[in-house]
Amino acid sequence: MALELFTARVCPYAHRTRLALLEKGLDVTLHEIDFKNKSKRFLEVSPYGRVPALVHGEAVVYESAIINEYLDEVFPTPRLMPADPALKAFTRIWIDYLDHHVLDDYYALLKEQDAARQASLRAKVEDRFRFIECEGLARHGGAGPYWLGADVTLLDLAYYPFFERLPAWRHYRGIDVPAESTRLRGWIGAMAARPSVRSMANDERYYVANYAGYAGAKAA
Ligand SMILES: N[C@@H](CCC(=O)N[C@@H](CS)C(=O)NCC(=O)O)C(=O)O
Repeated sequence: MALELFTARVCPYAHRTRLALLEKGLDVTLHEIDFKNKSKRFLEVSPYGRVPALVHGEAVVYESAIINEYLDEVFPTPRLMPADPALKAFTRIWIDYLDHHVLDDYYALLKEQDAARQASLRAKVEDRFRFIECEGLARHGGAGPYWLGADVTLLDLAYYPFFERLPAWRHYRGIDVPAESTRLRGWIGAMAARPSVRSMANDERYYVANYAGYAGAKAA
């Protein structure tokens, strides 16, 4: 059965699913969505009008974390979700933490125009990075380099797209991963070196240009 993915190059959530497909070596037909001109078919497939959305035979799946779990169940090689129920819960908790806590502050920082509020949001996001380092990556990562040790999982794929975009935040808001968060820094490097990641990576200039609107700056 053929796979179709409604996607957008700029979207970190679609990026998660592209990475899962690449890690599994699956063929997929990509439909690049123009947010200003959404096709009728896209809106039928994606009731929220958002990417990513996946079509696989009769199955229509949306929401990146749910699509990635679907792909992992239907195409189990290589396994990207740990089999152990406690680690599975840990994986879901930390994806939920990113989606419902970290990203609110992360995007608020980029959108904020007031310098004092930027400074307080920058400190808040840096604290989130430290928390990810100490309570997340260090918990089950052992010798690493990934969240759950030697093998990449859905947790790594869920987080990485937001860290590939970090250079835009650095450019506009001067934020970085704290120097002492060595585990997080090492994880970014290990992810950036993976063939799946490299095959579709965008460079800093791309993100700086594409996030100019969020940052209230004029595109170069
Ligand atoms: N919770 C969703 C978020 C997806 C999302 O926000 N996608 C954005 C692009 S990054 C989108 O499609 N926006 C539609 C629009 O801007 O019209 C997921 O995990 O898939």
